[in-house]
Amino acid sequence: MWCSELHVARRGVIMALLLWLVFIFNIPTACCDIRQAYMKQTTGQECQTLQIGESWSSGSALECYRECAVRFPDSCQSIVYTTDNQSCTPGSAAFRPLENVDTSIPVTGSNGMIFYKQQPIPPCNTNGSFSLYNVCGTTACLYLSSSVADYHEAVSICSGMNSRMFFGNTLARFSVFWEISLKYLKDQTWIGLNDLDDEDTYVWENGEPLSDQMAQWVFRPGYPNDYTGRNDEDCAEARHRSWPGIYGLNDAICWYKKLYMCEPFDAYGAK
Ligand SMILES: [Ca+2]
Ligand SMILES: [Ca+2]
Repeated sequence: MWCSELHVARRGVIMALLLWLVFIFNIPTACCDIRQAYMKQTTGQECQTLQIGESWSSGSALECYRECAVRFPDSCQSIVYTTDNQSCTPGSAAFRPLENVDTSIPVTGSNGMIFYKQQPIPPCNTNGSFSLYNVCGTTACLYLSSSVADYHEAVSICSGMNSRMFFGNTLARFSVFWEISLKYLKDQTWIGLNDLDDEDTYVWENGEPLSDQMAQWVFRPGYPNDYTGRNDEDCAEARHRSWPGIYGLNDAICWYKKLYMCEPFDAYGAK
């Protein structure tokens, strides 16, 4: 009996202590929106987004995000919140600022804050040749080549590793390609994009056509240019060594040898 009473008393003291801690330190309880934990705050210098709907006014960034999730349950992947005028703008998956994308927000240098969601992390066997790379909340499982290959060889080498040449069919994925190839490969790098089947009709390595809008965003202005005039520049590359500091893809002759990146088939689902 005595033991049991002591036990109850102890439990009471512990409960009181916990309540006091919650009160003193304002420790968040189970009430709070768990999704808040997945939002990462940064600036337009670091990450940007595309506006997916009209802006509205919100009292706080959290309120802004909650409203965004209600209005755009599937497509709200980020918000841009400006404290000065409490303006809240719903956004797409975030990406590293890309020079040709002049409609992205927040504008670099503005005081708007971007909060973005971490996108699902793909399966990745990091014991072998692949590693995970994250750019503005988009994570890719990648093998970065250490030697050069022509476009067809690169496709075949990736395929032999149960993977596919990395392709950048969304701004978030393209910014992963640009950032990672620039930072780690620092040289000419193939991306999984070509017009081998039909001149001037570019398709990503998964068979998805390159939209006119994406073409403007990913190619260097004035490209593809078929420089040789023989319709034999059919494979897209980043020219980090030959065009230092210049943004955008070039169309190149496919049998030239360049670096490349592979992504496991299962990392991008069945698409
Ligand atoms: Ca071509
Ligand atoms: Ca070219």
